[in-house]
Amino acid sequence: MELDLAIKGGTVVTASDTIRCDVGVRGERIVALGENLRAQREVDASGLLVLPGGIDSHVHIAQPSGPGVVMADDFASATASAAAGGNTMVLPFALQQRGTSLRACVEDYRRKAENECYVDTAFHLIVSDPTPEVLGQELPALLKDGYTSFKVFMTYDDLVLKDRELLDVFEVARRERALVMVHAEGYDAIRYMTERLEREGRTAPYYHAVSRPEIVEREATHRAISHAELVDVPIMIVHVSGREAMEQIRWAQSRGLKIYAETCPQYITLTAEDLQGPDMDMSGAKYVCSPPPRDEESQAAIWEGLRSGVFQTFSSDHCPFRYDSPSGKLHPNGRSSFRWVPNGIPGVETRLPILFSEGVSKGRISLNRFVELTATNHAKIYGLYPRKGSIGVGFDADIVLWDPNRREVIRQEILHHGADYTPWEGFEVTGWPMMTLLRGQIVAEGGRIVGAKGAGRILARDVSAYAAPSGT
Ligand code: DUC
Ligand code: ZN
Ligand code: ZN
Repeated sequence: MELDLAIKGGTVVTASDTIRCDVGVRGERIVALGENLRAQREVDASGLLVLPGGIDSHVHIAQPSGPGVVMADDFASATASAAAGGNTMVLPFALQQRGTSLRACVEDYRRKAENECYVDTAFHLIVSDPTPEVLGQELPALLKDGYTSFKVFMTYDDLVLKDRELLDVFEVARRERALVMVHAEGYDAIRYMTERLEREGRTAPYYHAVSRPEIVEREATHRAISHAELVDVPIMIVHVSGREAMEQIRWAQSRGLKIYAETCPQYITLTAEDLQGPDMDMSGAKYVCSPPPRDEESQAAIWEGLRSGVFQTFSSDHCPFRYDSPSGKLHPNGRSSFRWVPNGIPGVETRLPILFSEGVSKGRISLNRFVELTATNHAKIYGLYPRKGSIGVGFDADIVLWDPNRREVIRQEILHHGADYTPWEGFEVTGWPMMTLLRGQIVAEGGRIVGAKGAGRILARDVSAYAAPSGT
């Protein structure tokens, strides 16, 4: 059989197996796994792991984030950063702004992304205004067009849905087999805490973490689970930060409910203390994200969930703002209160090295679990499997060659994102992506982007088997 590319001498790792073999590619697909494969182009992978390209199913790119606030990445910089970090696919959000049509928002995002991406992309939707038109016509039509998942928020003035609205949205998701992602933090409790802290003059970025403690996340997680059970619809609780919310999820899972969960690098490596900065100053804004990072005990709890299977996906929640900019973390209003500091941190490029280093290199999770958490489950849950997410005959040749022994220090100057800082400055890792291939073509190598802008496609997704109701 004629091959266009053979990746030779590496160790292929999937969610289930670790095998010494070559990988043969013809066109854009993997067509052979075997010994002594020959091809026109051969890549030597000896000493390296051959992993499915990372899929980051939770990133924010060029998303409107409030008056005067601008996200630090466009689709070109975010996807270049993703590729350099060993990813071949990202799933950003198309945000519906209240009073606007969901379809118009999606078209707007597509225009921004078209011919700009270095890796493949597929959009989730964010539903902020579930009008009868949106629920009755727009959502079902968009789902048929391949936008098979959407996110809802239980907090934020511009995004929060009332309980009744959540239930109505869940019902549409159940009927249409969409997967709902839930941002579970309770609006009223956060408002109450924020106003109290502001009255007391506690307005530094650190108080962002105090204003939304774990109890707020636990309450909303439980409420989302209860509503999902009532409607009988599977949901994904995104960006889970610690034990309290995780125990609600574990409880639901143990009762047979289809409650899925995601966590992120910030919840295994950062703590609320990072928001204090050296002197309770504005530099703490670099770490402001929601839910906030907690403490070391919470990190231990998240590892417990990563090991035991409470979590199905590990995503970055890449949500980049520049620090030293009035349109970013140093927005003038942010000095008067943490409530105006843009929420989110960059992380699409550092997600895989952090989980590999802290998880695999330190012996907390297996290589196969790493692959499952960073690629395979993202593809399965979001309707991309068996096209994406593994290494096998028929899959897209989305591959990362990974050096498990390479030591690196994460520094802003080696990253490709549009932000002007990384929350992990100086963080040492063992394990690093050496080459990223998108559908058989090299897109990043040795920290350099060598792929073509626009080579990444915007994909429609299938309905996910994970979105099927349990029938109870
Ligand atoms: N939720 C996210 O998913 N990302 C950034 C901010 C937020 O609240
Ligand atoms: Zn969120
Ligand atoms: Zn997010």
